[in-house]
Amino acid sequence: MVENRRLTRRAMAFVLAGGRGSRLQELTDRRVKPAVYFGGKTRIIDFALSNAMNSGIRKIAIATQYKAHSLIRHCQRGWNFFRAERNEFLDILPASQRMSEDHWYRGTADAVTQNIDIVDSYDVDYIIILAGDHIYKMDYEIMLREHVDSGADVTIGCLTVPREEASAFGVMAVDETGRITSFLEKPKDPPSMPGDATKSLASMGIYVFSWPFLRDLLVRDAENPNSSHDFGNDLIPDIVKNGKAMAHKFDTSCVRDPGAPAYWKDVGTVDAFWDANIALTDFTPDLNLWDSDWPIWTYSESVPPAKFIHDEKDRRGVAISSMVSGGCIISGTEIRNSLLFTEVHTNSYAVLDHAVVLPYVTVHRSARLKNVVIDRGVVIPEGLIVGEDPVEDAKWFRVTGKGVTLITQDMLDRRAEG
Ligand code: ADQ
Ligand code: ADP
Repeated sequence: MVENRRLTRRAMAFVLAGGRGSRLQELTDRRVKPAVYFGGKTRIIDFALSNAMNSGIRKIAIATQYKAHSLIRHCQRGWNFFRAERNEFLDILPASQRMSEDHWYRGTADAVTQNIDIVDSYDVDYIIILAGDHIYKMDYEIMLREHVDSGADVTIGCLTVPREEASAFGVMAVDETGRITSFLEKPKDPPSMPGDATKSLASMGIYVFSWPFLRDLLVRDAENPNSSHDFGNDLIPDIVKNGKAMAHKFDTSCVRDPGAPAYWKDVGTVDAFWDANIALTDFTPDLNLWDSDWPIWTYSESVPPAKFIHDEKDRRGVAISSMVSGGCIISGTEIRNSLLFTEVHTNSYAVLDHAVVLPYVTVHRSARLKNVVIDRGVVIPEGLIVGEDPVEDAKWFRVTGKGVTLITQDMLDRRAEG
């Protein structure tokens, strides 16, 4: 264990947070997917950053480009406790500021290549490449130990997914030692796992390398005119063919929470986002946010506790099977199976049912909202009814195939203008 701890001290996490995540629709109009809110207090990127922290990693870099302002602001406010004098840091690396002034990060590998000199200055032996846009708890220390023990060129985090969903991933085959024998990036016809035609082994987009090895690879890749400078498209297939790539299977042994299921979710669509947030209100949610051994760190505003008001006219402010964050004022509103972020204010006779409500939303009187995601800062007008007539809802709002309605202020403004 002591040895493990030393390994993470010699490693850094490089978090890729540049991709928009366009399937989240208007939720990523103004902020990149890793900056999207999740779970009542946190943002999506807090999960990867907390995993790094909880794994003992104290050197973190985040590559950003698309709509990075809200992400950068969040990291500056919430992740500013690293101690430079102990060589701990969290560095934000926006595109176009380094080697070449004239282009964005051309791909995920290029995001590292453009910062080679910075990574050199960190003086680390290992680099763990992470995506900033998944919800999961994972101990990277275990993966790093496996990587060092196996002598692999790269170790890739992987998980089992239903075969019909596997086209969205890098899909691999492994031999009995865990060595990856083939890797196909987002194949149209994904191969299944031996012995189970319904499942495929998918890459989580998490890679462990020794820094000198990756550095050489990146320098060569930068000069390759046929490369798209992407880990999944270019670098990983090349190592699988010409080197030694090992799979690190994500399962319950990767989580330090005895008895908890191994939880990993890509909340990349409005449906998946709604579903994963609402699932937190279940009796025993699969994602345990109450685990004090694996805290999810974030920026928290100083706000008073949630307040529930039952007034003299017998209007009851209640929340049933719900999570309600600090600063909320629930005045005469009935809330069921919902998740409310910071400073949501709701008024009399309103009903929220299976609602995911982002911070600073106001719900005026008598609104009835069911199966909704409400964007930050939205003001719901008096008497608005959503979730009862999908045809009417679709005139103004974004209604998903599963019947979840996303409401933003722009949509409400258009509706008000008629
Ligand atoms: P994708 O899901 O397609 O595949 P990708 O678009 O490459 O993921 O994004 C990975 C991460 O990098 C995201 O966090 C994204 O924000 C960020 N990113 C994307 N482009 C970037 C850029 N130019 N600069 C900086 N950051 C950028 C990958 C792998 C698959 C694997 C899945 C798992 O290629 O093999 O199965 O992740 O989700
Ligand atoms: P967050 O994503 O942190 O919740 P906001 O939703 O307030 O923050 O803003 C996200 C990003 O959009 C920020 O960069 C903010 O400056 C910008 N922004 C907020 N409101 C507007 C607006 N009305 N027009 C253009 N940009 C906006």
